[in-house]
Amino acid sequence: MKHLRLTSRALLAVPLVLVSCSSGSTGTGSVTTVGPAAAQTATVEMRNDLKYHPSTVKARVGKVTLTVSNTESVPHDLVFDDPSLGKITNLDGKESKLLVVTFAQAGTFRFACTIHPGMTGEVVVR
Ligand SMILES: [Cu+2]
Repeated sequence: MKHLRLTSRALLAVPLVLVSCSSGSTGTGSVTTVGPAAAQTATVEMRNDLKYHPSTVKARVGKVTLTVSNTESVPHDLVFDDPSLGKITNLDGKESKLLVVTFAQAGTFRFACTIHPGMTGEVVVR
């Protein structure tokens, strides 16, 4: 019996190691726009964990209407690194705004919240 107990303890330790190895990512996942290239849509939520959900939007060259929705209470904004792509200034809790962005070429276009350092996201255009 003693031997069996030791064995089951050793097996329980394995999943704990796997969990700690997979917790390095800071992103919150990705979504792919829907609709024709000239009228793509996607939704990005802002939450009190100071992250965009999802943090990556996958799009095609064309026009994307982003619904930016602050679903909780902490105010946020969304500003593209490239100012020509646009921004949404102070968005209070429970508010949503539309941001229409034209992506003329493929690339990775980063955006960030100017209120919360480290709150970042990106639109990956292919
Ligand atoms: Cu923020």
